[in-house]
Amino acid sequence: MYGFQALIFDVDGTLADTERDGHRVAFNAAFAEAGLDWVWGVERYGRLLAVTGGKERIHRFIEEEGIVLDPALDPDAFVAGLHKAKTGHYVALLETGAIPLRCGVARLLREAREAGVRLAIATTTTPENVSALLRFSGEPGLEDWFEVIAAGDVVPRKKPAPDIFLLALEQLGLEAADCVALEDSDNGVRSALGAGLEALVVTESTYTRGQDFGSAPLVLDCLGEPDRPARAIAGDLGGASCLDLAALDRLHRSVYPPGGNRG
Ligand code: XBP
Ligand code: MG
Repeated sequence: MYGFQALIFDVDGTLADTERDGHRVAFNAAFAEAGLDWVWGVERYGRLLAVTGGKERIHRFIEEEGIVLDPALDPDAFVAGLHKAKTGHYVALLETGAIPLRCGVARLLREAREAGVRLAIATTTTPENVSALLRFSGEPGLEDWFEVIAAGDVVPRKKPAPDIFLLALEQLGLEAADCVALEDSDNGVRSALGAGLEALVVTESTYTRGQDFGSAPLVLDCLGEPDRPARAIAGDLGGASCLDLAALDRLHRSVYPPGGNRG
């Protein structure tokens, strides 16, 4: 019925706006717990987000600040320990229901599930974070709706490299042209496009508003709800008030015209 068979979702910023009030807060809690006086403010964290992956982000901060660690410590093990504590704080925060799914996400996922469209995730974040976000989303059984969850350190290179989207495609057993990807960041867009996922929707999030999303054919402020219309920043929704499967199908057909070469 639709020109695509699966939707591949990014997590942070796409399913939920997790960075400022979720990950950032959890990093700071882990630093304080370890007796460090490191505090990542809202703006500083925004700059650090150029580095994908929490461990990589801590390493970058240490480098930028010229912090000299105790020579008796193995820097990778030290950062891994801090990051493990951060994951604990982040999951505990999600358990309180502090970070809801973004507007329109549950609606679109429900529609896809009912229509038999397959669901997958391709994210940089730690698998435990994905699981907790989905479990405490308020949508019972949501985690099980996703056939593929490609997350974290399972690939050699994080976004903007295409590796995690390529892994999701491999696990789905589909070609890029059979899928639509949903992202929120410039790094995520580069990763998806690098994997050949040209039918791509961007929903800008707190830290990604105004970024350069390259050739992404549709950029929205959110997925929207019937009573809370989505606003198109690039491309158009063809008169629809929110992004549903019909709108995704129009987008997909505009990228891969039926009968055309699907790359
Ligand atoms: C966004 C990220 C993640 C999170 C933190 O990933 O870069 O690293 O900021 O997660 P995406 P971890 O948008 O691909 O979901 O601390 O678990 O790495
Ligand atoms: Mg993201």
